[in-house]
Amino acid sequence: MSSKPISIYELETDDKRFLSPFCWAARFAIIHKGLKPDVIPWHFQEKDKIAFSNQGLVPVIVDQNKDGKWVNDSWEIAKYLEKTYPDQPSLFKGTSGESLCCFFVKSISSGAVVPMMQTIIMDLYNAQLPKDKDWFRKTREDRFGAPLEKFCKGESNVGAFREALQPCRDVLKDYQYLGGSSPCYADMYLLGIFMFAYAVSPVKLLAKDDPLHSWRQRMLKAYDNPQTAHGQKGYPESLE
Ligand SMILES: N[C@@H](CCC(=O)N[C@@H](CS)C(=O)NCC(=O)O)C(=O)O
Repeated sequence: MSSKPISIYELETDDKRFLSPFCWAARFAIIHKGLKPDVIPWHFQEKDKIAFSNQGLVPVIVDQNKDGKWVNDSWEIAKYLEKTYPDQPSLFKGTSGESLCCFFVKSISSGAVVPMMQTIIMDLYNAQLPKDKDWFRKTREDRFGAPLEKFCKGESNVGAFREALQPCRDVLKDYQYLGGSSPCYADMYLLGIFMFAYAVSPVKLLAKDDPLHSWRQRMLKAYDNPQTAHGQKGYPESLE
């Protein structure tokens, strides 16, 4: 398939640290479809740069193969790519796969992201650009209803995060990927969460003997070791 790259606005804090799990999921979906992501680094509060999308959050993609059509929101992006590029490898593997991926995204967002934030949010705060720190603190403290220092339990909370991923671990006893014998969007979404943590935190979120650890290695390989291939800077020891 000959095609132009897909532009994707992604949250970056400083040079080459891409911090949004949603942006990572969207980037993997583009790669999965055999398209090339053209990553445009975006910083918190640069609302003017994505004003064309009539909202203020990333990811936003612009598809030059389709007259510059833009789409925002990682889930909408996945659906757009699936519909627009049906002959390329599927993200959902059918309509029931689509609704199950939607369920997965929602379950992980509510069940695993909070314990993860409670583990690494101080690292995330420290990684913010100086001009964004106050704003980051205020918006997150409003969201989580507590001062960051109180909300964050640090590395001692890693067990709660691991526990929240038990259903994924159970699936991997019988299947190579959450998508079965090959990855589906659920795999990409979960990998996105690890990519963003890797960018800011040295905490080892997975033990080496965890089936999710070998799944993560397989995924990184399948997506061409994105932490190096895409120049992501981070804490390699957190992936060990
Ligand atoms: N549900 C949206 C969430 C997007 C989102 O919250 N993006 C964050 C980055 S992780 C953002 O753009 N934040 C900018 C802000 O809060 O002003 C999606 O899945 O795309």
